Amino acid sequence: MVGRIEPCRIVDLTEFKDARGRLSVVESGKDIPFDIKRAYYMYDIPDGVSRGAHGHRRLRQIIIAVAGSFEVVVDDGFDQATFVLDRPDKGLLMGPMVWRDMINYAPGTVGLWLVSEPYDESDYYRDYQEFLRDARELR
Ligand code: T46
Repeated sequence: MVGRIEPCRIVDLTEFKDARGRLSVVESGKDIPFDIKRAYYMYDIPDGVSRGAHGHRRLRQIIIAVAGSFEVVVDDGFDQATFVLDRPDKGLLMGPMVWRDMINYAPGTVGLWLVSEPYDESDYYRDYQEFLRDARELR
C-alpha cells in the first residue's frame, strides 16, 4: 500500500452507457471522498516527457485518463507503486504526502485532474529530500 495518510487506489467511476455512447460521472461525496475545488487537464504532451516530480502537503486528487494512457509512479517515502491509467471510467485517487511522476504518455493523451484545493505553491514539495524527511515522520 502506498499512501500513509490515504492509500492510493484505482476507483471505478459511475458510468451510464446507452445507444448514444458512454458518460462517466465524478461526484464529490459519492465517487470521491473530497469536494472538488479545481480542475485542470493536460494534453499535447510531447513524446518521452515526464511530468510531476513533486508531492503535496494537503492536496487530494483524482486523476483520469480521459483519452489515451499514461502511468503514475507513486512514492510515500517508504514504498513505491505504478498505476496505469488507460480508461476514462476509472480514476486514481491520491491523498497528501505522496511523491508522483507521470510517465509514458501515449500520443493524444488527455489527463484530467480534479483536486481538493485551490492552486497554492506552498502546498508543493519540489525537493525530494525535503519530502522524504517529512514523509518518514509519518511512520
Ligand atoms: C500535479 C500534477 C499532476 C497554475 O497556475 N495553476 C494550476 O492550477 C496548475 C495545476 C498549474 N499552474 C501553473 C504553475 C506552473 O507555472 O502551471 C504551470 C505548470 O504547472 P506544474 O509545473 O505544477 O505542472 P506539473 O505537471 O509538474 O504538475 C501539475 C500540478 O501542478 C500538480 O498539482 O499533481 O500536475
